[in-house]
Amino acid sequence: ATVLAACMFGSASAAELVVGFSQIGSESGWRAAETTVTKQEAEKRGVDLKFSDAQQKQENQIKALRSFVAQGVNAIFLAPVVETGWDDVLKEAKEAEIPVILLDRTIKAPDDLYLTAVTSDQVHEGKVAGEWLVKNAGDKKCNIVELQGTTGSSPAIARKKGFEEALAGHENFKIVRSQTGDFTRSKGKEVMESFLKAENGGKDICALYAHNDDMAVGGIQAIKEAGLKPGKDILVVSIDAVPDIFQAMAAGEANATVELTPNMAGPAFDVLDAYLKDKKEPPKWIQTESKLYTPADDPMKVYEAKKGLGY
Ligand code: GYE
Repeated sequence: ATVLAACMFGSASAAELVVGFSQIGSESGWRAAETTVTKQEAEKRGVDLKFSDAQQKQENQIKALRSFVAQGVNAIFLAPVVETGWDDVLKEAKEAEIPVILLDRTIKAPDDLYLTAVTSDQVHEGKVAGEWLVKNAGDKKCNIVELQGTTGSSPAIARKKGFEEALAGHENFKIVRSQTGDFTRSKGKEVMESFLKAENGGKDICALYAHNDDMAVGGIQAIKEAGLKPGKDILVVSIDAVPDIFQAMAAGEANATVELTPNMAGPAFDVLDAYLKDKKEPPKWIQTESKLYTPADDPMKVYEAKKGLGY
């Protein structure tokens, strides 16, 4: 009833729209930017955003969702840390007639349990990263180490899959080590240090593929401390396009990244408005763009431009 009233009186009463946002945490620069942008978008639209930080724990997200349902919010935004284990709580939201929109990660659940998902094509991102490497590493034997995202998360699963698809049929490329760095800079550095030790001090590694830029930045640090040149001795390719990776590119220490917009909330609020107003069902997937950046793209200029966008 509150929603209808809010809509009938146009944007002035949109302030009555209450949206609960269950955020994963602040593991990466990209994640922090998504939080900032979501809050900005809510404010711009006069939406009352109830923000909850789960500190990487699914159980905290489930608690947050139950509390949003109990409060009777008009809608829920959920950035799901892992793919599975959401059915029960999403059924509760559905019974309460509260639409749920997934942000930036997908889940394995019947798709009538959420209104839509605003995400990138994460298999494609991995593929773009892999294709860049295949094209640019030459014909020599290339041993790759991989820093995976959070275990069980859709981007970790899909970005691995897409990357491997790009390598298929190119026999000189081989992933020799692959481990999670949990999407964080510190864990990325720590795991890269162990990779370097295990691979002849890094001399046997040709490339680092990291599922996000933060882990790549941590990896770059580890490579430097091992006395090698990131970007040259070991090629570095990753995903997100956060400002720091462009600084690394400008310094010749990173080679390619695939852009992920931190503005998932904008499209989410747009379809939510249309849904609450006219019951207009959005498509189940709203795909955001993925663009490859390399040092040829004037990295310091991109760095400056990115700085204002929630980073
Ligand atoms: O790439 C990474 C973050 O869920 C797609 O999560 C997102 C990923 C993003 O922490 O930096």
